[in-house]
Amino acid sequence: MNGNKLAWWIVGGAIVGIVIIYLAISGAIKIPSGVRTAEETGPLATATSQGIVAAPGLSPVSKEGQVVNKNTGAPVKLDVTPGSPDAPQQSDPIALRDAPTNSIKISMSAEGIAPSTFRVKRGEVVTLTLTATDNQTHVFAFEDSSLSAVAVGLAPGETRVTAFNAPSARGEYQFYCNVPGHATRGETGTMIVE
Ligand SMILES: [Cu+2]
Repeated sequence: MNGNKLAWWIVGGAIVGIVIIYLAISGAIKIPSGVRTAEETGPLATATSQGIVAAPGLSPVSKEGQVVNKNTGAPVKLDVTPGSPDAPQQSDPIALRDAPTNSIKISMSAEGIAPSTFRVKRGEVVTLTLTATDNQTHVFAFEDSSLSAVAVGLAPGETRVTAFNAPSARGEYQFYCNVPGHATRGETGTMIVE
């Protein structure tokens, strides 16, 4: 009898396990993915940003907080190929809660880029914290070739930081997601340099 009971417990346990796995796969049970949404991180309001920033992997900012430099100490260049030696380096992936407090926090998803507009001052150090808030890959980039080096690729759910000096000329600089099809569905925005 005891052996029979044990067998029933094993069979019953296996059935419960299978049902839980099925529900998880079918989406009936939500397993937290670690992706933090814009709602959880507070309002993504229009903001300006300036100052010394620290995030692992990020190009260093000069002591005075005025210039984004290479590790050698020379200023980065913004009209070069992203990822090339003179380009500003994006940070390693970080937790959104570790984002520099003075950074502009931007969410990228199939819904668009939010905020889609932000303002900066001419020449100031601009720090962007970019998060892919859905389960897709996104690539933040500017249209203007004078900012071609500022590009950040994000795996699903990932947050990375980039810093660069704003252009010295007033104007509107369009940015977009460089993944094919993403800009046409609305992943675009404007940086206003005042
Ligand atoms: Cu995208």
